[in-house]
Amino acid sequence: DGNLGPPDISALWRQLEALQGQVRRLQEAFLQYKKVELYPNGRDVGQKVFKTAGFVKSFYQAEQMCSQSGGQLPSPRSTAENHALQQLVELENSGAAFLSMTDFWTEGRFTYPDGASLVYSNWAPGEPNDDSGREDCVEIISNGKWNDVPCGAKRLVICEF
Ligand code: 293
Ligand code: CA
Ligand code: CA
Repeated sequence: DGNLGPPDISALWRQLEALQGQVRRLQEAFLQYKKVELYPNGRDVGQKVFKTAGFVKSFYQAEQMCSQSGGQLPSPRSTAENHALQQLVELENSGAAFLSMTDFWTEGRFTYPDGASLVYSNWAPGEPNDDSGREDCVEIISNGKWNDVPCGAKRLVICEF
């Protein structure tokens, strides 16, 4: 077995240096692809990436599209995340995009898809108002504010990855 016998320290050093070079080249290539991927329809915030599909769908269709791609509808949990989504809404001139949250289970109590209560919100004044008693989904409009809307409405698709 070639691994037995006295350790060849200088061979280990050469291997370490080769590995360091490989890791550095991978990091550079990853940063390049990140820039390519985020241009122009993506935003990264901390560990999250938001990317818009550039077209509108109903809530159910949008939810399905995101999950089919291994993502989910956006759940902004901070002003930084909300601002990144606002930028994508502004970019597309489509007026508004769907968020993940609904009040399906208890009217007026909005939750994430797993049923947990909101840790952050940015409702427009007077919202959520359950207008006509049929608004259980949430849109983010170009000023970053949230409004509850009918889930059958068509809004810009943005996914969170
Ligand atoms: C009502 C009153 C409006 C409000 C609207 C939205 C609909 O028409 O002021 O903007 O509801 O909440 O989702
Ligand atoms: Ca509602
Ligand atoms: Ca509303």
